[in-house]
Amino acid sequence: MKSLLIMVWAFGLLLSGASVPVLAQERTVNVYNWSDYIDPKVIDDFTKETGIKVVYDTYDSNEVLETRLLAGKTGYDVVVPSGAFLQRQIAAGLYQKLDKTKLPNIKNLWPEIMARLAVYDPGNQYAINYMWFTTGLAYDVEKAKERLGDEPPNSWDVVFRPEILKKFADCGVYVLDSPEDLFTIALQYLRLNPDSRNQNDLKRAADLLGALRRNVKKFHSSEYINALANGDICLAVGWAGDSFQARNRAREAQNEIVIDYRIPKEGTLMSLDNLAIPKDAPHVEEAYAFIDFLLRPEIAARNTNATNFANGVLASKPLINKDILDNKAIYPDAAVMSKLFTVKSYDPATQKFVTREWTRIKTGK
Ligand code: N2P
Repeated sequence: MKSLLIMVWAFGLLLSGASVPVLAQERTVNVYNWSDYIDPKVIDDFTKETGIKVVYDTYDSNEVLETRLLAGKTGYDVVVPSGAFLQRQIAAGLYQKLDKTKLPNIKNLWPEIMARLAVYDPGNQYAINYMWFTTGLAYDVEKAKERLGDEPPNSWDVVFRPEILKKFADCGVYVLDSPEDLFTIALQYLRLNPDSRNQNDLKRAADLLGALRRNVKKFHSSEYINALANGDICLAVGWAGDSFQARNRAREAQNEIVIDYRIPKEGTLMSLDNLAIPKDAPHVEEAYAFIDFLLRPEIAARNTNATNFANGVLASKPLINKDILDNKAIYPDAAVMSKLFTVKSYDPATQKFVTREWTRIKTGK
């Protein structure tokens, strides 16, 4: 018996010895995604199932992602640009065409959402939708009521009429540091084409946005989640899922702060964030494995349930929490949908103008 045990032990050693070269080639995928945009357990479960280690970095602005991609050799295997940025990054040759045979779960995708994405990526050749959402108004329900009465902040007037925004200045206002969101929304508020490239139109939008600064505490694209949840601010121009994450964090903290989010009645920007593989990705096979994992209905549902963002996997809908699925600010119905608009990417001259004006809007210089 003893010698049998020794034999088993020796065989085990042999096996572990044999596995050393396998360990040396540990598989990795480098993911660069937006902050607060995944159920962290999903990452662990992917590694448990596939043995692929995930190195996960985050950002909160398309400009940051784009700057890194343009510098080259990021080492990232999966990144998540928004539609208009994706469009020009494809044109700049920054991504590789997807081999759909390596993504069997694309059968679960939402045809209508993929059709919207095709505006930026004709034929859906380079990207797969991850999440989609609106930009709107997140607010502290009680503080809004003290300032506006029974009418909740459901109009862009709250932001663009200085006498209304001023009422919120004392309890704190944050605005997304995202020029493409704010310019688009300002243009539409002015009843101009939200996708306008006309410099006079853009100048009018810039002037409207320039009036925000004196009542805005900070232009930032991720800190508003905690700032709302802990009562540091009472109003934010924010993204839908993040705003409901703020609501949930306040609930968890049981601090009696109630947060809500509205799509303004004038309509708003609908954005799509999409999974893509950079041209120079070092771990392409692992990138496909990671993307395909995210497209499983149960995984997509877990990510939506954790982040409150609507995902691009139609087959995930039956697995999504009812309160999220029934929330028209997350999954808009046809009537709300008809008020949402999308925009295309800026040409270089427009981009230059918008970037310069955005700095002036934020800093006054
Ligand atoms: C995630 C924000 C993603 C929406 N927190 C903006 N692309």
